[in-house]
Amino acid sequence: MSAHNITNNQTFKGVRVSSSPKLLMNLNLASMAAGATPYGLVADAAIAVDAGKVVWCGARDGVPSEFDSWQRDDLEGRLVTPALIDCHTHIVFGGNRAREFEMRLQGATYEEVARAGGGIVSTVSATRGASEQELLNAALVRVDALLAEGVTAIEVKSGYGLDVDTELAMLRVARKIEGERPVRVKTSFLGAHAVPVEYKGRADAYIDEVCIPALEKAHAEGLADAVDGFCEGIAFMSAQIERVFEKAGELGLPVKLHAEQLSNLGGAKLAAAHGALSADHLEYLDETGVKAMAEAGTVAVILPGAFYTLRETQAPPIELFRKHNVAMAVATDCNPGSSPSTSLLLTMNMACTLFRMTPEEALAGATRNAARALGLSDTGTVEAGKRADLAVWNVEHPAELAYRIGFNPLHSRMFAGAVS
Ligand code: DI6
Ligand code: FE
Repeated sequence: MSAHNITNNQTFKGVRVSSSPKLLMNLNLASMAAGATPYGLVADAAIAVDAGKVVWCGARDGVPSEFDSWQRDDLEGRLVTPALIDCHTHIVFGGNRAREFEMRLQGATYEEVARAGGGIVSTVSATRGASEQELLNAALVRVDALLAEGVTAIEVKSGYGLDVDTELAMLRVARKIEGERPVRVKTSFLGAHAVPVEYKGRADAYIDEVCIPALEKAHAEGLADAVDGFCEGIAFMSAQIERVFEKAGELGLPVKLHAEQLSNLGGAKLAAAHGALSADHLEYLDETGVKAMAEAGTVAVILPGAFYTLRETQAPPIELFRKHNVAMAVATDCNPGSSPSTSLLLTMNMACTLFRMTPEEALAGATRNAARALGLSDTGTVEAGKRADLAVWNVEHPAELAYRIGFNPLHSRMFAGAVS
């Protein structure tokens, strides 16, 4: 019997399907539990799943007798890992930037692209001009690509509306994804992503008149799980980000930050001072910033897709993150400009090849540490008490997941105990 026969036990699109306890057998487990290295590997393991959760896992010969009567599913020797988590995406947006890609390849500068109507501004107009249904339909195509690789949770940012109504619309669309697909969505309000043309040269006024009012509204409507910003010369300075973070603090929302992507403005340090869940990109981060993150327990989200697309040459300080025990996550940064990627597996490969992360760090980065970057404590590892968010792979060893290029060995995906 294959894993596909496991009975659903979730509410999805309003349909409640009864739960029945299951014992998954004949599998190799990479639990990715903290401290259990390498990979938390258990050969010939079993996993007991009930009511959407893992209730027991370990070596097959240690299965407690209380599970003797449970239905068994034979996974035919496949590898089971925690399902993947993409903890940094801008997956809701209008249009695309393929034309800009062509122009850049023909030698056009960023400025020329912008003058020709390209760049982030073009995504803002396309997003403002799209209906919520259009935004949702376009996002779902990209979401499906992630789910096909065993993803069960994604973070989705606003930040291509840059006016109150469209920022809220983006977050509403992000929320709707959960009703359309078996996936968990965590939203981040990213009003401080760029200065829109109508506020050119008036970034402070934009923060006061648009960003903060939009954040208050998004919070009042329950649309924001966290608050993000882009701290960079071409976006917002740290004093401006700080005002947004102070508002987040007043509203009781956790923060995260795009920091040190193109230069070092002390963004990660600022984020750490606000107890940020994560600081993301970090190519230009120095050791002081790494230490600040370590003290605050802020996760470093590594985004190799943007590094690759922008042909960046400065790698993030991986060795310093190791030295100071900063947890590293890995994410697609799916966005139409700097990382038009919907493959978390390819991202894991890039993290290894471009940044010399180990395949184990890459997998931890797309599971356990990605969960932490989203403030999710009930997923990201395979352990008793955690949600049964699992990925079943046609591979023998977990290093294969980051090793291959453009190959998807997913056999099946379990979302809160339901195969989908
Ligand atoms: N950093 C990035 O690389 C993207 N946003 C950000 O904060 C770029 C977004 C875009 O070009 O559309
Ligand atoms: Fe980003």
